[in-house]
Amino acid sequence: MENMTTNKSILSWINEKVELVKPDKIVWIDGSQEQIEALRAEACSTGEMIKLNQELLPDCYLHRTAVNDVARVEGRTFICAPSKEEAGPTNNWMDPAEAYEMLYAIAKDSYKGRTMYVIPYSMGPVGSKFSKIGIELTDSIYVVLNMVIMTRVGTDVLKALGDSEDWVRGLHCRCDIDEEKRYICQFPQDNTIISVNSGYGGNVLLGKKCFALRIASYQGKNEGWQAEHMLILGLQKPDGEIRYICAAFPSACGKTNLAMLIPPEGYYKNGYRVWCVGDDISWIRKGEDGRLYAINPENGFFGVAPGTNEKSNPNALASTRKGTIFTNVAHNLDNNTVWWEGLDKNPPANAIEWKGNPWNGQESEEKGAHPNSRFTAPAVNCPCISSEFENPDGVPISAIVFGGRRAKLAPLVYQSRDWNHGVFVGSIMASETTAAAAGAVGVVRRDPMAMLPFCGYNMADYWQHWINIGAGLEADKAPKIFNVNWFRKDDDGNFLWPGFGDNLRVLDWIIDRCEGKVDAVETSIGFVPKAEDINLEGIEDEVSDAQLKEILSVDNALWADEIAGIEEFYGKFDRLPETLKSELETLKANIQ
Ligand code: GTP
Ligand code: SPV
Ligand code: MN
Repeated sequence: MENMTTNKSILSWINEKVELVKPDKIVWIDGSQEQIEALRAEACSTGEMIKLNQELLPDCYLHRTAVNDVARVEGRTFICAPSKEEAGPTNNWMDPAEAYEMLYAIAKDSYKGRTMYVIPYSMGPVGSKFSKIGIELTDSIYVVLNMVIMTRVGTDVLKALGDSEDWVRGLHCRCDIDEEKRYICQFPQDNTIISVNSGYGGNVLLGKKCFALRIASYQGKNEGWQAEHMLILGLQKPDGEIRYICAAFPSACGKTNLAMLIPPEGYYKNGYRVWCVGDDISWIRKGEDGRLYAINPENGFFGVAPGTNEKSNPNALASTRKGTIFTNVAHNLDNNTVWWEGLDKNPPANAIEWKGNPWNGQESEEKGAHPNSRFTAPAVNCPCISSEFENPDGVPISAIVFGGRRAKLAPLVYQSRDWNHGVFVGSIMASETTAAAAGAVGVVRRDPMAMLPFCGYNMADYWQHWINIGAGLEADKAPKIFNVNWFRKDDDGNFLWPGFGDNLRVLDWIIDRCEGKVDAVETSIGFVPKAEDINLEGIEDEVSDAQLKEILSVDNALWADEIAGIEEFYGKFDRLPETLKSELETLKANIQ
């Protein structure tokens, strides 16, 4: 096949990799419909993908990954910076020369008998000043078809790049899907990613976590912008004006759900709407007016399937009704559609579960879908996609929200006193682990800014970068910073807050705070709503006044324990910013 570019840096890099992995042939992905159709057909002919009911789910496909390959593998993810210090205490580190040698030994000849697909893609609208270009080489059609949904792929991208050498190199090799030889390696100084022995999501769709967070966070530090694990939503108030909020929650902690929220009935009637700009990643930079602006660098949603239903997230569900790839969900053989836990109360009796075995959902104790099963859906499918989704200048940010899963401790919402206190609030985030990463589920761990698995350099320097960004903003233009917790539980383990659409009640308070329209109670940790300022109209039966007071309460004794955890975590960092040290001292003094 003919080369799609004359860019010398691209052609020589590809030649090098061809020598290494030895593909039978090379196919450039131009993003055309004909090519996509041909690849879908080929994947179906080999069993790599299953074509679903085209009347009910047009252009939708099902894919099952290997049973040992169903989530990101944080223990096998490395930041290959020149020194361990540059990767910092929260990242796995490997010396770049050693890493290349090891990875090349694994990748050697691994495309023999296979095709090399060359995917030129843009993170962000092609040509936007926010956007960055990457090339991913892969031997997986599943990866190609996912990248076509998740990013902007094709000839335009190469045209926009021209002869530039400023693009991110990504090599993916499926190899044998051997977990002992699985490595996801980022080389931030070389703009390079190498991923071997996986075929799953975040491990292999290299534009997503590997580039748009790990590599991009490092680029952002050097270039004065930020790459964050944040959704972006527009909250439209009855006056018709739309304010934008970025929110960082750890994996599987509610970003997709919040980004596509449908307001409770009373709010909806009054004209409240939520518009989705992005559900996972934000690239943020200062605009000419001195405010911070954000884009979503992605073009689709790689969303958690279980729990997605007509009630919890109708917009996400609608997004998956065409042109979607489902990964590791159950296959309903009666009508050739898909099913997952929490879709409805009627699991199929005649089905294949995510591992590929026959499954009777009416009788089986086993799950039909893996807890981290996902849909890859085009953003344009989303009924509430923002009109600003393609805006190359991004949207202006009014509020930044941090959050996680905390059964106790963190109140429903609180506001930081100022930017630096907000950075502190982000830095002390902790959350119970989920199925989005391999390993134990439900264990509380520190996950600063929801970036623990995604920061491409020393987390202490990343915090300093946050502080520097704030220092470059005029106080009245800086977004206000908040923390939320939808996951507080009572002593019997029941959620105290209904969550999902009702989270709008909290967003409404947040925007009112940004605009100085509502008072608050100052506590040891920041500003908490007065109970009467959280509107419970329509959910009085679900949330009693006493319950609301409980989830808004700040327990100084619990916070005293928390401080010990924060000190232990901070103790890992040699380069902890002075600002955060003094914020911690302030919190300690406030708690006493
Ligand atoms: P990643 O794609 O992994 O980054 O996840 P995410 O942050 O987008 O999480 P998502 O919105 O997919 O939510 C994951 C799970 O959290 C869902 O299956 C829901 O069950 C649950 N969830 C989301 N929002 C809420 C909420 O407001 N309350 C409760 N109790 N659960 C929620
Ligand atoms: C996450 O784990 O935060 C995800 C899914 O969004 S993955 O792309 O696999 O990282
Ligand atoms: Mn995510």
